[in-house]
Amino acid sequence: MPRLNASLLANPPQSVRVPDYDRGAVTPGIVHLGIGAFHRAHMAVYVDDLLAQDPSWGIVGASLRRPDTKDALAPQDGLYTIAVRDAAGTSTRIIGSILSVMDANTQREELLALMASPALRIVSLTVTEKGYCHDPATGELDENHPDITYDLAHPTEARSAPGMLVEALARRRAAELGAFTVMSCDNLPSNGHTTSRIVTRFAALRDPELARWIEDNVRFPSTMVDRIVPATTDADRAMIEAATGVADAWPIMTEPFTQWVIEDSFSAGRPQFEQAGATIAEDVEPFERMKLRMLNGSHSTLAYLGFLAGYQYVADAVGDPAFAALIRGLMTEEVMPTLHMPGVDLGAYRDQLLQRFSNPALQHRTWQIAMDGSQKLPQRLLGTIRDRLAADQPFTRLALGVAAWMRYVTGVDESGESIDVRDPLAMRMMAIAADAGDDPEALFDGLVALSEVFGTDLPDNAAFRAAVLAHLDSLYEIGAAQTVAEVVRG
Ligand code: CS2
Repeated sequence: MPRLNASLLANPPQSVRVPDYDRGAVTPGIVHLGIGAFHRAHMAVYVDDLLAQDPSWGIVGASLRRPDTKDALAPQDGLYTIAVRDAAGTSTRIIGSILSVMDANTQREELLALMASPALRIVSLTVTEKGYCHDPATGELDENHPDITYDLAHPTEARSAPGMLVEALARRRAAELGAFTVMSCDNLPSNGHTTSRIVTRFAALRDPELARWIEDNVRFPSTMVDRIVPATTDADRAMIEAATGVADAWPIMTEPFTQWVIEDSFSAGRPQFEQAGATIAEDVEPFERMKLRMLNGSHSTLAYLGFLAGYQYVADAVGDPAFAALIRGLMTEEVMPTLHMPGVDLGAYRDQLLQRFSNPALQHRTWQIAMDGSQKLPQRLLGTIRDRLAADQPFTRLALGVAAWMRYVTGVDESGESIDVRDPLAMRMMAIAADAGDDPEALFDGLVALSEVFGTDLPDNAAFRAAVLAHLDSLYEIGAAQTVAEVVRG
């Protein structure tokens, strides 16, 4: 079986769509930090659609943690296949917009030099919530984060995203090159402002003059990004090989739906993203809030409850009528009233989400979505709960999502088997759970005291406590499936 690479594009397999531009003419204009599956199914596809028009926006990807993407894509000249899947079938396409991938750990200097070169105009990021080294509850830089203290002590060897951005910007300032745009494509609230605050604070700790230069010169557009991208499995690799006749070490599986809303605020120009289907908007925050609360809030709730109830995939969980009713009720009764979206049909948006979640071809694991909950809960569930509390309105389904997270992070499932909890706070949370034993109230008290998740207001809120604790008791007594059934019965 031939391996995917540039020479294959001259004679591509019949069934696959290939780049419609001369890859040899493409030059890098974008560095993308955090070159995971999401970026490769999302921004890299929009850019691929635009390179025929303007080949100066090629992407160089970088991994900050692991070299596995580079290892997979380097022998393929950066090429990879995306497979768009739903009940109707699969369509495949080879994406060429990623020119190469760097491993930041071993190629730090090369990467910083590229970021500080004249042709480079955008640095985009999908480093996940925890990659911002911030306090998720406040959105401020966590100045005690080990990567941040390291990067402040060794600025030219930065390993965190904020540290690398600031070092590259410092070099551009010194070389009088002008700034690049910093574009977060992560699921954070006000991701542009949050990134700007974190980067500027980090710079101020290095050099107040540099921080001022960044404030004056660097644009941080907010974006709302959306496409469901499950982790690739070996079965997916085999499926791609069978479908295309070409071996791809890391193809990407995704759904037909894709959405990108971008604030038009760039330091040094941008590709015509709108011509590839993106929406350019003046105010992106309402879209972000809608997506984080409706899609991601539902996703996390489904992930914790679904995992506990024994559902491996999101589609299986929403295939259970009680779970589907819970999520529909959560969106309709508890999330939608907190959103103000003139001109957007929220009911239609909700119905489309339920349909996307039930895509039988996607195999999106509840365990995958359950990861990093301590970083996700604030913007997915807790902000909505705060709005409901302020309006004196009920939030029982949202509270069930929080209770399910608390039950999940104990690291032990309903049959006593251990759960592989992946979270930056996993050790602390499991210690809290061990101290609590099988006392739900002690578990609640221990977890709610994590101020980076719950802030300083929710721990003292009696209504929050009562709502979450009632569900947590129920999860221990009758389990997730029964609890969902009871909540849905009302
Ligand atoms: C998911 C998201 O893993 C998760 O936490 O909720 O990755 C989700 O699939 C995307 O945000 C969809 O755009």
